[in-house]
Amino acid sequence: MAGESRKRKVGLLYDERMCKHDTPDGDDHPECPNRIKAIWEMLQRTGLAQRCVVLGGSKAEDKHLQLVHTKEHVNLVKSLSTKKKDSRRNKIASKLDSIYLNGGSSEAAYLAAGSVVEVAEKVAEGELDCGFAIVRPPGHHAEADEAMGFCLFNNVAVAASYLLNQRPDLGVKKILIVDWDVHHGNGTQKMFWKDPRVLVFSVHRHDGGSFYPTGDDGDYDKVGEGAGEGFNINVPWEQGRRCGDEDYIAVWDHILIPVTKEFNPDLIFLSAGFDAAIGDPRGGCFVTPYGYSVMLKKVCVVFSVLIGLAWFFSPELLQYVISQLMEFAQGKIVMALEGGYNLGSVAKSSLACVQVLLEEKQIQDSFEEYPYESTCRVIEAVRKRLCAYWPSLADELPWEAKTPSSPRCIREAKLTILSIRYKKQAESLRASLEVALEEKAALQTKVVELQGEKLRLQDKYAAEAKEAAEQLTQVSSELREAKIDLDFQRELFKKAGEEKKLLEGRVLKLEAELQQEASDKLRLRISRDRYAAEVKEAAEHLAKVRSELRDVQIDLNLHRKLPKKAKKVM
Ligand code: Q9C
Ligand code: ZN
Repeated sequence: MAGESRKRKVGLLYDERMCKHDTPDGDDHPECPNRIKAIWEMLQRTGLAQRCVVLGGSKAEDKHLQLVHTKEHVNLVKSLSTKKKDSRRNKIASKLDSIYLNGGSSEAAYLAAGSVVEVAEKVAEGELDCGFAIVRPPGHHAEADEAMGFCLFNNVAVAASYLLNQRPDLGVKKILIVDWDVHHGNGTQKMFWKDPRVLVFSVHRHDGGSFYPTGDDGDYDKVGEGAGEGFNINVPWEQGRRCGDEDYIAVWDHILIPVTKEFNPDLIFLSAGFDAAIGDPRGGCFVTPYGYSVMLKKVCVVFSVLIGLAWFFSPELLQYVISQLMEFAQGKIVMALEGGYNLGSVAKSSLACVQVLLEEKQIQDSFEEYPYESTCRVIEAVRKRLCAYWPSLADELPWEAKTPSSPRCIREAKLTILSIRYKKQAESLRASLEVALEEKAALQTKVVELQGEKLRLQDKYAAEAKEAAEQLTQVSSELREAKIDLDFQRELFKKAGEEKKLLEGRVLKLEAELQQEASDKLRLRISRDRYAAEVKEAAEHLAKVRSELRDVQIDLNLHRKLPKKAKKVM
């Protein structure tokens, strides 16, 4: 519906595993794991992450990495995880320019590249309107066959090449890469040097070729070659210039935006380093979070020349056209983190950008000051060098871009305030350093004292320990003896029990025997008595029988005598 714009689907990719890439010995390094943590925490704390589609990382495929890197380079990075020895990795790293490696480097590098591919694919498919891949290690310095400048794989180049060469079905035929990292994107430049499908734009400190990566690759006369001639644009800041919002916006207004209108890309990658941010320890520039949000907004909004026409009619119409363009899956933007070494600046700048992606920020594009004169010179030189390829650059510059000057009082004031703040910080640091040093000295004497005490105590404890050990042996031998005693007594007790049982058995047996004997005796007495009676009776009977016998004998004798007598008589 007109006016009522659909809610933008903004992808946010964060994966903790990319924190595993770190210095091998835990030494401090500006390209540290906390960079992406700080961004992620800021986006969560402010509730912005909750309004986005949050994605986890995924590892790049070798064949996709090989779209822009040599096989050898891919294999080298892959082998880092299997070469378990730190010394081996340190040796490899020492041969490279500004590279450290540890056991987590390989996985993180694969994740960083794969994650940009993942977000780019989703944006190209229309599943997301735009997205921000919060990745590390960064990528834009990595060349086809070489890691350098804290970069292992060229994450953005891999993703751009993937869309163009592997996914023609998604209809992405022209890609713009905007690189606002404070360093020149040398790797990206080389990878698409002859490729007219990819317009590479980089604005960076050049300092006459003395700023990293040194040399003249980043100069404005490097415009590409062959079919790619005119499709490489460098905006090199001059020596010692502390560029800020106004300088960057002037470059946007007079170079990047007109060229983008002409090129009319299907998708835009943003190599979003935040080391040109105010407060960055290496960049020395002055871009504010607001400046970044304006730069991003301008890039988002410029997908069609229609906008220019609408602007001609009315600002309201412009707003309407913008919302419509956003609505119809235009403004396909894929942001990928590159450098940026002040955690606070990086987090705040990222926050401002995500607010723009979510369309939750009003942008007025008004600045307090004008660009540096040197900025205007650079802009004119770039326009002159490239106007043959991009006719809109041949137009006369508006007067305010040609006559910048005016005192840079606010910028200078900011600088002064910043330097005063730093001086104060340094002073307070020095003061606390002195206190700390005193404390250190005191602590050192204390340490010496404690060491003496420690030695004394060690002796004392050693003697005590010896004594205790002796006591222990004694106690244990006593214990052993006691145990033997106990065993003996237990044995005795057992034997006594057995004997008791034996005796009890014997007693029972004896009792039984006695009882038997008693009863036998009783039986005997009874039978003896009866016997005696019988004997007596028998004796009596015998006596009777005997007397009877005698009588009989007498009778017999008598009888015997009778016949004789009778005979005699007869
Ligand atoms: N003397 C990115 O911002 N500086 N890389 C090395 C050697 C390297 C920066 C200084 C700076 C690399 C992604
Ligand atoms: Zn950088």
